[in-house]
Amino acid sequence: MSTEDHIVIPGAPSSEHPSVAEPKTPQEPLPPKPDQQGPEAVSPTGSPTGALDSSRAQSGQYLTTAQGLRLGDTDHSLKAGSRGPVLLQDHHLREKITHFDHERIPERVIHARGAGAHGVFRSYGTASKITKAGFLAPEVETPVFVRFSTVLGSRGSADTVRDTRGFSTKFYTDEGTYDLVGNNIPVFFIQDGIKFPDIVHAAKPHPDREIPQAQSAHDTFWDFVSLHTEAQAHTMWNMSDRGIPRSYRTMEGFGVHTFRLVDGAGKTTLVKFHWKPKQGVHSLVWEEAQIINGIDPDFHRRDLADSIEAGAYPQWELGIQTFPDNEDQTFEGIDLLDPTKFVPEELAAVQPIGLMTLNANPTNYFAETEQVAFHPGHLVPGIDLTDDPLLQVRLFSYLDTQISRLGGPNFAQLPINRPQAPVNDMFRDGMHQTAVHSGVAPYHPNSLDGGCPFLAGEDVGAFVDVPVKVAESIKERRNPASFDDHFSQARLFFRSLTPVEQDHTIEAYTFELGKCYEVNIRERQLMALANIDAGLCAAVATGLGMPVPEATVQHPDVEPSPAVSQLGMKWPVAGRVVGIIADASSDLSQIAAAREALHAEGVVPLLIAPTGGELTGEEGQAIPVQRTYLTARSIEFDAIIMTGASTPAADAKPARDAKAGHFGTGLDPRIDLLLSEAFRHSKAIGAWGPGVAALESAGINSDVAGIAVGEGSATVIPAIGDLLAAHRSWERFPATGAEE
Ligand code: HDE
Repeated sequence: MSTEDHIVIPGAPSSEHPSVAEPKTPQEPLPPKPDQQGPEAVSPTGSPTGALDSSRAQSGQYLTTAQGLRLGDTDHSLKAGSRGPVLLQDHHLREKITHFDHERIPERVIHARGAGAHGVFRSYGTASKITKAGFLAPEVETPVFVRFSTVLGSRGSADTVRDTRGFSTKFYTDEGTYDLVGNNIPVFFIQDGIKFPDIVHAAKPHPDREIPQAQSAHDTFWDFVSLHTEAQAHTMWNMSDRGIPRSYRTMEGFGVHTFRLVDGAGKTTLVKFHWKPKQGVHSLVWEEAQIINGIDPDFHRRDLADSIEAGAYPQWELGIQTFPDNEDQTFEGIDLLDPTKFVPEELAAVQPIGLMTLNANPTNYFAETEQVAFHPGHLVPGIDLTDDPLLQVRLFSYLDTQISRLGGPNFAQLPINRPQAPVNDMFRDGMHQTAVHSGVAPYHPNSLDGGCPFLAGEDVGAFVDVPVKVAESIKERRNPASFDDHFSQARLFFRSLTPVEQDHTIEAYTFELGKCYEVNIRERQLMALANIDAGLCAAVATGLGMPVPEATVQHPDVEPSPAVSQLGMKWPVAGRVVGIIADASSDLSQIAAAREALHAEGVVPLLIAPTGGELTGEEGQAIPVQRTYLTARSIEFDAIIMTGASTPAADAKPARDAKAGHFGTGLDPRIDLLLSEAFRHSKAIGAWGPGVAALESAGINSDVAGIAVGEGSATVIPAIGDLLAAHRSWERFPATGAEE
């Protein structure tokens, strides 16, 4: 192919500068990165010849119309003279603008903001004693696609708001696609799906001004949860550190409802699903989360994509709690059909059944993360449902919403939604049909297409509904009496937290209710807190400057569940980020050693220097600068190391913005701010060389918890590693918790 093939428009601007000039030789588009390959779509819903394979949607070297006609110009509309009106006959202009006009699809009514990743699930086989599901047999590997999300915010909202997170997994199994559509909190707001539009309307922005975005700190949310006290348990988890995860990688996931596993002989076991992150369960602190929303609203999305791109693949172990499938569907007095209740792990241990590794980023956000369609009714033989009234309503909602969100009933043909098992569904036609179905008899039974498709028996993998006995009953709109207890599990959760976690929870309630204008809503929520825990209620009431109400129900004795606390354990440090602050006074050989030691542990060191480029030492070594004093902010780092004096440049201009306000410590004000935030947020801080004196000038005393000062990287880096393993140095500030 020669450059002569290229049509050059007379008068079109061209750059003389070679590095910014438009390439003139046709080139193949860049291939996807090796870690961005999606699962192969093998569904026979494509044409048998592969001619309609969607991967051929964009190919060739030349710009074309949607019909494949080569184009020589896409920057100028066809006009009657260069200063004249645009002509209607410009078919390329009309096609280009029309397609653009229709680029958006409706965002999800909830869970609109999300981030996805591909991966693989490897089964340990431990569940195969109680389920015939093929993908849970020993050593079976199944491709997966996971989408994490916030619930309340719009598609462009910030990541680190206080909210529940969605955790949806699509398993492309040989027996059909199985979806586990869960959350990062094991209980839900409501017991019956009929209330779902109400809780969502209450939690979404107010309909008059459409504010606040992605927040629960407003009147309508607290109005609802204080009136529907079944929401109190979920709300308590939201107000705890679980509402502001450090990363999608450091969240637990829960199936919430009780499901039913079925073995080859038809025997059933009730189960609850859990995802346990290998990275540990960690959260942000509230002030940090708020700062992130301004500085980097894509914080969680970026963190997930970066870690996968860097090869630090996040992993979760899938586990199950098992319960006998008894007639009343309860376990230790807990109604397993009530989705506002969880079963403490101390009562039923979580048994690991497989490992999920996320190892590839999506190639295209819209095609994959936006168009993926999950559904709790996507089941495989060996996994069945229960009569949880919330789950039952979900079974209707997902397919229904996807028909409007994805523009018709054929969205299962989109590459991300295509099963990897053969599909022969007899569904025909409809909007966006891409399959070219052969045959004349899409009905059953038929004789014209040779009787195809045939019905499967259980022996060849048919899904058979468990013949559960349905209680003889009357038709009524009523909950069972076992659903009436709305407070004991909220109390159990709160009493299981450590004092520092309780303090955070108290602060969160005080903040959120402090944002409510209506006094009667605050009073009603305080009443609910009084019924949950007197100490919690008193602390929140004090913060609000309101009287402490008396409880109207007796507090039950609850056995705490230490497993719900996130503190007290050591976790792997791989994937955590350490900021190394340096300047001309730093010893570069120490920095090089620190970077090497951190890399060896899978930790990401980022060098922060006064300006971009490289830091060069006296012996000519050079280390690339990744963040400058201007672009760095504490929120990006799990730990900070000071290696230089970080005094302001002699020619520093007077500070104008808040970030560069003077704090009188003699340090560059931006570094001063970074240190004080990291200190307040209980992050590990290390120093050596001139960095030690710099820390002191910032008022950070090395006797305080979580400060590692030493001669150099050989002593400081291991100490920082230890501190990182515990996530934060919470002991830095005394915690009181709520009085019993
Ligand atoms: Fe959902 N939920 N939900 N939900 N849900 C949706 O489906 C719904 C519930 C969850 O990443 C919607 O395609 C009802 C519990 C996740 O694409 C919608 C009820 C749990 C996601 C819907 C519930 C969830 C959704 C919106 C009460 C945790 C994001 C867009 C009966 C176990 C999936 C869509 C993704 C999405 C309905 C309750 C988790 C409207 C009616 C409980 C993670 O269909």
